[in-house]
Amino acid sequence: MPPPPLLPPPMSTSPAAQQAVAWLHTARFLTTAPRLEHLPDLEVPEIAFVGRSNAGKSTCINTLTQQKRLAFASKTPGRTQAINLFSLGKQGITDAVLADLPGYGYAAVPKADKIRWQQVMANYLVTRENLTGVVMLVDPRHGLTELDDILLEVIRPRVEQGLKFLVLLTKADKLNRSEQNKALSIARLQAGGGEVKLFSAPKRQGVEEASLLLWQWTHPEPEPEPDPS
Ligand SMILES: Nc1nc2c(ncn2[C@@H]2O[C@H](COP(=O)(O)OP(=O)(O)O)[C@@H](O)[C@H]2O)c(=O)[nH]1
Ligand SMILES: [Mg+2]
Repeated sequence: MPPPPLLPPPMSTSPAAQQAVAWLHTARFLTTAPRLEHLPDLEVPEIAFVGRSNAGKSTCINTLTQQKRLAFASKTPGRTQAINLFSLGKQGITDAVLADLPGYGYAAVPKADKIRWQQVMANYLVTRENLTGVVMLVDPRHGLTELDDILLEVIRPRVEQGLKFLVLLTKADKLNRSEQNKALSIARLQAGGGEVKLFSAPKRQGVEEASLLLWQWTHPEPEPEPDPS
């Protein structure tokens, strides 16, 4: 008989990451809000996904939640001009929500619509009370664009007050190792010290890291009890 294998299984993942991945899989559609005033007031933490049209936002949400069509991966970018909310939580008990914000920067959208949606987005990012974190999807072949920078400026005061922030460089499978490293360092400079990670939907690269981060943002460890001595 051959000896039993001594190597760990190749996909060994931490229990915490496994729990986070399973948690994201509970995502279900909550509501769609064509305007900000249609958004329900929620007590649970909310994580917003933002990014230029075609950056890979829908694909990322579908990959993180392991659901094929939760976020509609549109063939006509720039057409999803509403905020879609998805609930997360086991046993049907919502403990966080994901917000899929309209993509920006699509050239064929009329200018007035663009400006209106930039305002809606800025408004959302500044005023949404339960907003806990923002995930910005960036295609590393283009890097952070002017609109991404504007959005960073909009949320900067909230980030300084504790809003969590992550840049995911999507489509990492299209870059070789050295291009990935270069894209990471450039984006880290542009994101002003914010967290930046690589992500690939087909390779599931970055899925566990991102899942764990979203879990931690929305389930912070309680503050340790003050030492009575
Ligand atoms: N190779 C590759 N293609 C991707 C990845 N993520 C998205 N795409 C493709 O990029 C295009 C835009 O993706 P989509 O999710 O609709 O972008 P959105 O407009 O930001 O929601 C689609 O053709 C996707 O198949 C990825 O990780 N790797
Ligand atoms: Mg989309």
